[in-house]
Amino acid sequence: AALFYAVDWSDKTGAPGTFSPADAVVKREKFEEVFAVVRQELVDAFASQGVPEDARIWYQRILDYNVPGGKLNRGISVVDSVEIMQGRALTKEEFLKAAVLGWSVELLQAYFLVLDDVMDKSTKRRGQTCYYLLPGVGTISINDAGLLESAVYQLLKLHFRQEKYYVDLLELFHETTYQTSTGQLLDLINAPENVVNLSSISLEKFHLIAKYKTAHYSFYLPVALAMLMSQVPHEYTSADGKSLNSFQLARSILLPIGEYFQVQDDFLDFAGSPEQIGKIGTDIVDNKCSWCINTALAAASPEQRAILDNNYGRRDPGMEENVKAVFEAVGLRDKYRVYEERAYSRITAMIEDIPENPAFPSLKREVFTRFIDKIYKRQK
Ligand code: DMA
Ligand code: MG
Ligand code: MG
Ligand code: MG
Repeated sequence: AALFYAVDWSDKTGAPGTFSPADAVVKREKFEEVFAVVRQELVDAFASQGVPEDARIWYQRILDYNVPGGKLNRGISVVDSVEIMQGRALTKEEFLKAAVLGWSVELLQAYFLVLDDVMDKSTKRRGQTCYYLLPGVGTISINDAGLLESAVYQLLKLHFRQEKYYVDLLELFHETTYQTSTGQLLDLINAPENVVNLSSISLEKFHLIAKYKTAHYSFYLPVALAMLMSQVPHEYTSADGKSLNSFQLARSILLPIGEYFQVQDDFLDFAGSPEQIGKIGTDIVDNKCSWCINTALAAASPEQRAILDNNYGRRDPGMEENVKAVFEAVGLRDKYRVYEERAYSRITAMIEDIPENPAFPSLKREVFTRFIDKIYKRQK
């Protein structure tokens, strides 16, 4: 971590509770500076196994190509959440620890995304060619994804081995990985190749898939990590004396936010331009049980239904266009706008219902409003 301490940012630390856009930019820069630190630690740990130069160079490329180029929402959320829970700007040591947890989430995400692009046969990710499509990579990407997952535990060991919540961190990452892989299984077996049966698609399935493949790792994980680092007690007493489980309370808000996020992801898969979202949608040709197909089916006339039946889930650009034309004709864009407004007010109401207690200042509503405000009406 010497590299981290060499950075002088004493003049950049924002006051707690005041996050102007400029502060957000500074925080992102600080967070990105920590990547240089964890990257060096990971490369050193890898090299210390006694592997030759070519393997070290390959490993560096795995990290550099797949970890730092995203929106970093999940990673920065750990830092934001710790800061809100502490109610003040973080010390350098605290920032480093929170940012290491944030980068661990980004590493776990990189592991999932490398594999996800293979399984979804995607071509673009974050504005660049999908990793598995790079010359000479191919199926090696499967093992490389495993190395990204291992990197999470290298970092945790290096930075948290001595903490009494170390085992809790390990369990949380293991549990979240289990849930996300379960979600990917549900996503994939509900989208068989060459067997299109739109009658088997349902919103219940969509919600289950979204909760498992996205909500746990994208929303619950960053906040739960911040709670563990801040040592928020599991028992939480509301101002009117009710006993609650703080982690369950957090989950009860964050999983619905995650489902809303996946609706946005599905809508952008159809409606977002590649420049905007950095990827090229595959849900239609992949026969996915997406929010879009569910919503279109509910509104389709018998003629439109026939078009969907005959064109969905086919690896053919013309047929994909036919499906998109039905999506437009049933007014999917308007239905999405309505969904988004409702989801936003439903979740906002849930947040307002959180029983805050001045005696337990750590679970502030702001932890959750920060998330919903970050993703509301997102375009990428
Ligand atoms: C992504 O679902 C889920 C995980 C666990 C990566 P997705 O395939 O819809 O994601 P994307 O649209 O980013 O490929
Ligand atoms: Mg995908
Ligand atoms: Mg996928
Ligand atoms: Mg998607």
